[in-house]
Amino acid sequence: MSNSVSVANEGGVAIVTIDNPPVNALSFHVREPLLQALVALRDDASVSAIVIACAGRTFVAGADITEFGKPVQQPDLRAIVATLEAIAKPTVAAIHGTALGGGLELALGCHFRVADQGAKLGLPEVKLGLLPGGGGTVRLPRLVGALKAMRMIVSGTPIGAQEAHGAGLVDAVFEGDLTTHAVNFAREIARKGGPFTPVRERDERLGETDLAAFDAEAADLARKARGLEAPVACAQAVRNAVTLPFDEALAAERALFVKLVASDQSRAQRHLFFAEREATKLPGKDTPKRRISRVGVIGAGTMGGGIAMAFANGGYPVTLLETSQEALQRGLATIEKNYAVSVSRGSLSEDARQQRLGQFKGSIDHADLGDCDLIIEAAFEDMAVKKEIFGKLDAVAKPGAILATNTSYLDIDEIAASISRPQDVLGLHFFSPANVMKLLEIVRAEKTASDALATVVDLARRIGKVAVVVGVCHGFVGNRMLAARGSESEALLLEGATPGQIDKAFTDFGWPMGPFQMGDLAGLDIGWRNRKARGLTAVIADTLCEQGRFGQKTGRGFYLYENGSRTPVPDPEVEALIRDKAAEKGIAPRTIAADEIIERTLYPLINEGAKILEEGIAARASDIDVVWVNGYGFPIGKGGPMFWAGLVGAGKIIERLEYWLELTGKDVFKPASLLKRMAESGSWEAGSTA
Ligand code: T1G
Repeated sequence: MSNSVSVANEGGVAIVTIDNPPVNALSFHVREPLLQALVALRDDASVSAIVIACAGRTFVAGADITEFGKPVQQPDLRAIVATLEAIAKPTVAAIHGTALGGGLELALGCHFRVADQGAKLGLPEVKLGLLPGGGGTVRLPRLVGALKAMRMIVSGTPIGAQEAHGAGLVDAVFEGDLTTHAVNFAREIARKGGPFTPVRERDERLGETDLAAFDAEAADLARKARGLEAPVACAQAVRNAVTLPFDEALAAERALFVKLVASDQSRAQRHLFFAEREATKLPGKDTPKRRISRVGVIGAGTMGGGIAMAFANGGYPVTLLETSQEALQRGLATIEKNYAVSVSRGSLSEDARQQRLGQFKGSIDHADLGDCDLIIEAAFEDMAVKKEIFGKLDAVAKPGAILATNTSYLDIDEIAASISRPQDVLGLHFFSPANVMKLLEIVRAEKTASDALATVVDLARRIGKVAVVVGVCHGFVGNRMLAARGSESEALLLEGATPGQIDKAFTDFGWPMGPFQMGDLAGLDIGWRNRKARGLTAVIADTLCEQGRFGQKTGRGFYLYENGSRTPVPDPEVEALIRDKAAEKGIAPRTIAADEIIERTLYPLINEGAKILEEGIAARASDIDVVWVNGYGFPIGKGGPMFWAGLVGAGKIIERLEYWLELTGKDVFKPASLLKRMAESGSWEAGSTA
């Protein structure tokens, strides 16, 4: 056949094996020989049944995403599934690893699906700003029912083999040699004889659909989509499967797919898919890694506790160090409470809770860190405190242990230079809550050894984090750009915008919440302490903090939070305070449009990103997008600030930055030279080399 598709015959049962590493994507060079094989086997009288299986670590993980946006080479997936479905002899998909997207759609073209115990099955296209385009929205509901199909397709979250079996998606689950089980299964089916009903003809489960309940859930999902088109299209396509004849629903799916695949939102989400994978690619691909079997965390406060949970959740034993028994017990109690909440919510089993709690060893003696391979300091954000701790680590940590700091701002080169083993020092900047937030900024200090870096990049993946390697500067990538975005927030308030108006501009843009609601959630005192440490001021935020208004934790910040609720309520006192401060500065309030708010906050953010690229603090513009989408809630449908800059056009951004520079004289609006080069060359990469 071809390198990527081979056929074997086991006593009349043909085994079609797809082999296209690393994830058996349905690239054109797979599709063509696959269709040829199926046609040949369809017409081969010596073949009584057909098994479709895959070589390597997984069944087909989808269409080839790199082919999207290019002219489609025929045959496409729909042609293959239509041919498969029309075959009279029994066809069986043998699923191991992940059957995702086009991979599951291929399997849905078979009469039967059998799976390995550990297999996962799903249609995650929505995460790429798409919907299943190979018939998944029309065939899946016929097997699992419309409501479950909608939930699977709108969430994009795969389900396990047992759940798939229970739902009617999979016909059998096996342990051991799956292909042999599948061949025996196929032979038995063929022996029993047909007819074998293709999925497209199985309408029974559609008849069960409660359309009112379906529509109510679809409406709720649409509300939660926050302007993303794909989730809404997914729900509509599944509804079509219930209300329209098969071929009409299939055509409607196609029309929605063609529209979405060309959309900026899908281009943005496909950009992020590859950006997250690129971000972990370090120069020197096969750098050896150090062995990590035990992790130490210094500080059991909010950050330390969350970091310790992240590693325990990843299967690592953790030594948690505090300065006193009282502080240690407080930290461990919070961890226990967090796990109990997860169990009560059903997102964690009791066994898993026990198992994870068993990973923790508490201590107040630095010497107990002597057997740790990685030690992460998450103590008070003060240079003297950090240096004192690293001094102790230098004495007790074993040779080759990686010594990391969770600082959000401080100079890691200075910390590294304070001990005898700077090559083992780096930054691991987690985001709060550290056991939940996906992003991990890995800070490469000047002397950090490449094997230490490669080790923690690999470790981040093992604990389910999205890692981005950044250089040392104040605030690294995320917080440095956040400061640029925030620099105008106060000015906008003084000139007449309210916290609510600014936050609404952000949520309309697609953010989960705006800067003032986010500030109240994180705690205004954190920024206040940092500004004071750096001799900086923010007249309104400082005044609020002086009044003890730290946000949600004190029940009032930029907003009021009545009776412990998390719902922000506009506070006339704050608006009066803003008006007073503006009057003191002789600033007359005016109406400020949402466009101006976005311009004066996000264009400086992008501009700072360009400076960060120029300085080599970030290796790629797409790394910055990964930081902002996974750490700061930048809307995925916009691909991150640097990708979005490409959609807006660097030329327009420069023109507006220069307009505000002229008006305000503020440096934050001075266009970075790389932004200008990007405007000329059309891409950050080209701009970087120009
Ligand atoms: N197409 C092209 N390349 C892919 C790919 C795909 N579908 N999936 C993975 N890769 C590359 C990836 O970029 C990386 O490359 C390498 O494979 C290993 O991936 C018509 C419209 C399967 C769970 O959305 O979720 O079908 O960086 O690092 O952590 O309806 O990959 O090494 O050069 O992620 O073990 C739907 C996407 C497509 C699944 C494995 N399918 N893939 O995770 O490895 S749309 C998906 C994944 C579709 C049809 C539609 C994960 C994985 P490189 P990796 P992993």
